Amino acid sequence: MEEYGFYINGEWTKAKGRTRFETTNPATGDVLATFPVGTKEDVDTAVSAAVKTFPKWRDTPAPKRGLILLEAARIMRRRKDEIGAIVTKEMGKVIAEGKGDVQEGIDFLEYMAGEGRRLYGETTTSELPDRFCMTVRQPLGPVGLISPWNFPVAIPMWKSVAALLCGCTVVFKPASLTPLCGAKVCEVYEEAGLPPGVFNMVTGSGSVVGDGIIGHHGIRGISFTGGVETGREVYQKGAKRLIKVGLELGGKNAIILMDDADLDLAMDGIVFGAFGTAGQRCTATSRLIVHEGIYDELLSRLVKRAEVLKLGNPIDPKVDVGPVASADQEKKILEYVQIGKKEGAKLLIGGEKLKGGDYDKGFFIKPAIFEAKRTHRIATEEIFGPVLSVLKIKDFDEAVKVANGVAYGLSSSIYTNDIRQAFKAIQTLEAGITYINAPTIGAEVHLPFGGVKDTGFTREAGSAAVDEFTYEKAVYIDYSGRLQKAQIDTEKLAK
Ligand code: UN1
Repeated sequence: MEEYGFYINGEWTKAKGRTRFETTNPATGDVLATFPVGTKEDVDTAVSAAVKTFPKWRDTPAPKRGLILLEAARIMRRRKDEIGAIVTKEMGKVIAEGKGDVQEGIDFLEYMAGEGRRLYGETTTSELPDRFCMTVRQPLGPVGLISPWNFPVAIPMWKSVAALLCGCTVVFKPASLTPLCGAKVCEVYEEAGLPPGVFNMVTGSGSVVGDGIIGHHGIRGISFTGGVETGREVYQKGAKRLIKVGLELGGKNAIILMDDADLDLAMDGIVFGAFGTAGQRCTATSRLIVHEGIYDELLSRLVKRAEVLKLGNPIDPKVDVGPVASADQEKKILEYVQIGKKEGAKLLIGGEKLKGGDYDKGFFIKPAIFEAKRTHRIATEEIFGPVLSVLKIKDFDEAVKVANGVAYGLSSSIYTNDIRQAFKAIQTLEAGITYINAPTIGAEVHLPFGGVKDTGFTREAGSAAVDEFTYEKAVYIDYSGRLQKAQIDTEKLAK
């Protein structure tokens, strides 16, 4: 079993004298590696490295930064199967999704590499003669990236690839459930030739390492993905320092299923959206809003589909649903199942911990389907597990009302063959993402990703990723050879 250190200034530090924590496989309980618990001093060392290398990285031509990212894409592609298997072993998603997690990193590397030859500003007119006006993109400076465990390669890549291309240096804290995936990201960047100090990783707790990064005077921006309560704290702490904070928080995403929809198509989408990644995506489908005309048929077909889902070790390609990521996750999800029952929601299938044989080694929960009411906690709060609440509605307007009736607004979906309803849904659903005839998961990297309401306001990925890590500088070039006064000379000229 390997003992990792921190990755600071291009080196794996020994982290001597630090307590260590284990990262384990949620399907088997096997220990995969150990990592040091970072202290305030470790954060200081990492931030100092990022601060020191910042001017040099900022001044490296952006296309050249892009080329390093392109090289990283090539390396990740070469290591896709290996790193994909690590995602599966460390986080528990099925192997096809483990590889997909890495692919999302590759996609974004390739997409952003080209941005090195764009990073567009604007040119515009001046109110004064012989004066040229434009904007240029400047990197924020050293930034802190705090990422979750559910996409342990893809999300660190969304954040870091954009930050690096823009010319920011990075201090990265991976989730404590998935530091090994974080270490693989460091290895890829190192092999790609990223100069020492440009990308640094410190492992440890949110309260020491995470807060240490946010509070450090050398850090000029934060990008955080995680739960809404932690997100609020991150925002407040960043606000105190007046730094830019990017937030991707929870979701309570709904599929609306209208009575004219293609039910076979919808069935595949619902099962994938709700139970793919064992429901542990911010974008997971956790509510299904169904037209009364097809409600009974839908429910009986859906339960049959859930019944045959194969749970087991996610490294086996025949397995449909892996374990949930940790004992804490398991506890929280099982508690929500109890809450649902107590509230009077009707549990149609699943919701129990699987026991016996290999199941005893991991955190396996049988996918659950509830018939719920829109006010139930299971139908309004983020569970982050394989629990689907089904809600009955009478018409399209009610469906949208129910869909919008939660605090979150990340992803949304409608299955319908009525073009009018599809466009009305795009117009009225309060969410950063709307799918038509597809489930709530499966965003592509060249489109903006993010939400509204309690989900936060940041847009990651897509061309919007540049906004997160740069500020615009306005530039005025006066070639008149005399002092010209904006707002004052123009008045004279107007006469
Ligand atoms: C997340 O769950 O935090 O759209 C990210 C999707 C993935 C990304 C999800 N591409 O489901």
